Amino acid sequence: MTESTTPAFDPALTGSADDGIFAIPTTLEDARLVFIPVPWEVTTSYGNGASQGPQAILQASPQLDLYQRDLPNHYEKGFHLLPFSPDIIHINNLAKPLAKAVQEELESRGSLNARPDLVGVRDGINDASHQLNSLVYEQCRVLDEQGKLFALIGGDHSSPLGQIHYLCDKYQGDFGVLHIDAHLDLRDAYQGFAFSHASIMRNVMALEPAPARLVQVAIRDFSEEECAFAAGDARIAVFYDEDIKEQLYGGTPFAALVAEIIAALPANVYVSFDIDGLKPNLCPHTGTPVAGGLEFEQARFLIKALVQSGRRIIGFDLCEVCPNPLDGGDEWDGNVGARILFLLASWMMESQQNPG
Ligand SMILES: [Mn+2]
Repeated sequence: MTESTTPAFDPALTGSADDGIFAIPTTLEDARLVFIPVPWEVTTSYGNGASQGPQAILQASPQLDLYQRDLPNHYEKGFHLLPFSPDIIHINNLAKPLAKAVQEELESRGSLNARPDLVGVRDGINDASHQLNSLVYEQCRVLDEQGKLFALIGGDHSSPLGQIHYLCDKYQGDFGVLHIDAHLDLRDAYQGFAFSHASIMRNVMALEPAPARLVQVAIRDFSEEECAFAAGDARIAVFYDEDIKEQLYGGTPFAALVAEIIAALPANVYVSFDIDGLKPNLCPHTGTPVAGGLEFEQARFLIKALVQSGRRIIGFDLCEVCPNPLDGGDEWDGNVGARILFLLASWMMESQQNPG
């Protein structure tokens, strides 16, 4: 027995976040599935706090009972959260206030013409985002070489580009992205930032190779240009929230809608889960909440059906979870985030037996 071997774990006992995420004391060495925390929110535009998401989820995570009736106890094979990267924290803290200056100038004047100095700042922000993407890509490569499964906890929704890029290279684009979000995130740069949270899926689909399919669900806040972009790209299928709801209210079973969503996806699936895809009462402090959206149970039903269809989850991210900035004792956003994380992690493990 080596020093790093995971100690005995009794899931019936409530541990603390100091023991590990979900209070599971699995070491990196023993873990099958490793979570990469990305405390990043350089380009957030409306509300702040997404960089606190990984910490909020970690802190609330011991509250969960880990037993699930319809799943084996996959966490026993080991879930492990990596330590927070000092490099990511450092770059985020340097770049965030600089980005704010650019955003404010663009909001008040519509361009940077009066402030040529800010053009360089904006380019610096793009460089910082590029650096983040490289750090995440490299982290994924290392974990993959170690034979680990991995998933990412953002951060704003720009956080996972490096991970998706890595998987695109690994699978030569032979997978689909199931994107659950209130937003299309198809903007061609946003506020001058090439790697904005609002551009993540535009950037993903511009990768070479890119994922074969992008299937977007719970979408209800978008620009005309984004909508047209999605309609003009045969790789993209959008299940707008209003269409889902109108069909539900008209009597279509949710299971039939889910079957349609899943049918649009190939055998290998990456799940990109923006917490604001859920109803705002489940993520009250997220940066850009939008009325409408999925219930927790609908998201659960969708993920379970995806895996039961025989598809394999090759990776996922969970982004935009933000704690209450005014009350550190309010764990609700982190609590729901931890449940979504556990759900995705458990079904990803379950899906490994599928052919992919
Ligand atoms: Mn969103």
